[in-house]
Amino acid sequence: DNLMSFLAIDLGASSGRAMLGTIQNDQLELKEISRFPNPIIEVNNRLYWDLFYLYNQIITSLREVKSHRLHVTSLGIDTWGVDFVCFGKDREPLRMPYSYRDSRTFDAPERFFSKIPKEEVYRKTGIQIMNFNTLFQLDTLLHENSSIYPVINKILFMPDALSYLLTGTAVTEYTISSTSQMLDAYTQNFDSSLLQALQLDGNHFGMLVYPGHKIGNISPSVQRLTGIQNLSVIAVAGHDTASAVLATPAKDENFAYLSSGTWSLMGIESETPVINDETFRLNFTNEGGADGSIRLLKNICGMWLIEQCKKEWENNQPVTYEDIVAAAKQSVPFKCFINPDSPCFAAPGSMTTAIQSYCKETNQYIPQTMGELARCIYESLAFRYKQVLADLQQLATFPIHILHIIGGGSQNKLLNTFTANAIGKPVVAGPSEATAMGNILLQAKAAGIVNDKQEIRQIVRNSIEPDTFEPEDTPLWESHYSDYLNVYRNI
Ligand code: LFR
Repeated sequence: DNLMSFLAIDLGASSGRAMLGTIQNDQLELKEISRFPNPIIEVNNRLYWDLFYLYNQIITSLREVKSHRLHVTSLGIDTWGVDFVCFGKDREPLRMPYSYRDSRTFDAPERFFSKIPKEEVYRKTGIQIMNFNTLFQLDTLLHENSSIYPVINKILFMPDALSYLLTGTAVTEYTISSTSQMLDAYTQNFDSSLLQALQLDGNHFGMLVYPGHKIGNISPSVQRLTGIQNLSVIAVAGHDTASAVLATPAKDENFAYLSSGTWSLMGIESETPVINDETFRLNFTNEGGADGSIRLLKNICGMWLIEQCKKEWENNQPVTYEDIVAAAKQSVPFKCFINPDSPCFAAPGSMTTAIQSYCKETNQYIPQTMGELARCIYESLAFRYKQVLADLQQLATFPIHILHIIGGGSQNKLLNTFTANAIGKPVVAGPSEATAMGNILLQAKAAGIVNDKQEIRQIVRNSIEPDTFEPEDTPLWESHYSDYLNVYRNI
């Protein structure tokens, strides 16, 4: 009777899923309850998320659980970072949340730094400067005299906002709030000078809680809608990347991770924040980890590049990721490169055109076919991983022996091979559902059936068979690295 099940709601910036996790004999078995797209919705040039659609996906998933007579002990929600929902005094959401891809924050950091200098913001928060961080999104609302700003009662980050809709209790969970660039990296509380600059105070947020905190039971309304009476909602590591990193099947400390989805998040774990001139210059972030450790990492534009191209290729005929990878494999290697993190790829009207223009402007071969474009993306990503890994090794106090690739992107064997070749170190790929696993295992910890990170990672190792990619052809990749670097330095 040592069998317990938990429901993970894992919402990425492109798609979401509900996964049922059952733990038995130190193994975690996953069952997919539902999977659905999470589209960005454009209205009058502004980009939004559909909060109620996401809420309804959770309700539908719970109904599904109920209809299969599955018993779940608790539910936990993780999502992409930085975005938030504002609620009024009447506890109702004040308009749909903006998506972080919205262009209105593109100039926001510079404007904010006239109030508090860039170095100071970084020294306090340790968070990499990205225009869409919550700090800059809120400052933009203030700056444009948004009609909702004066009537905001609570600002809840996406996972906390959805938990609020389910329970009626407002919390601010540590890992997701760390992405805001509003927390003091050392005290893990909101920094009062940053809040002041936004004309806000601590009361505008929920109670600060750490992963594992029980938020509450589902509300009477949710009970009626789902037919489920008793279901605890647990604050897991609300930031998807934090949940994923927790479920890395690492055996020791000598590893770097690459959480591969819409974004590629590459980093290492650290006991304490690493905030110095070097991390400032390299723009590395210190996000909160599920177990209180720090995720020292960097955002790299990841599968977003392929996802956006795929939409265009699908206009004529159905296209799968297998098709794309197969076409890339058949294309000529090392023809042209991009800097995946160039701002021109953040939210282009057409990704294929953006890549072609980039190659034209840098005097390179202009990729035409699906295979050429995909090859250019995959090779450029592999080189970008090599570049960031070298910076990480500079910052790390230990030698990095292997790279753990986790998340949906870890299923791409071609990219795993490219990456191992480029970095000259073994790549260990999997689990692809690391985020859902981390989410579930934190709920298991809250339920008292798992003790710590070591045990969590042992369970992950017991439950999956990761794929290892040994580096080959590294001298060949090395010989093309300078071509990539020249392009990278250009734009
Ligand atoms: C990945 C992720 C990244 C965050 C980005 C935007 O899904 O959470 O960690 O920087 O989305 O929120």
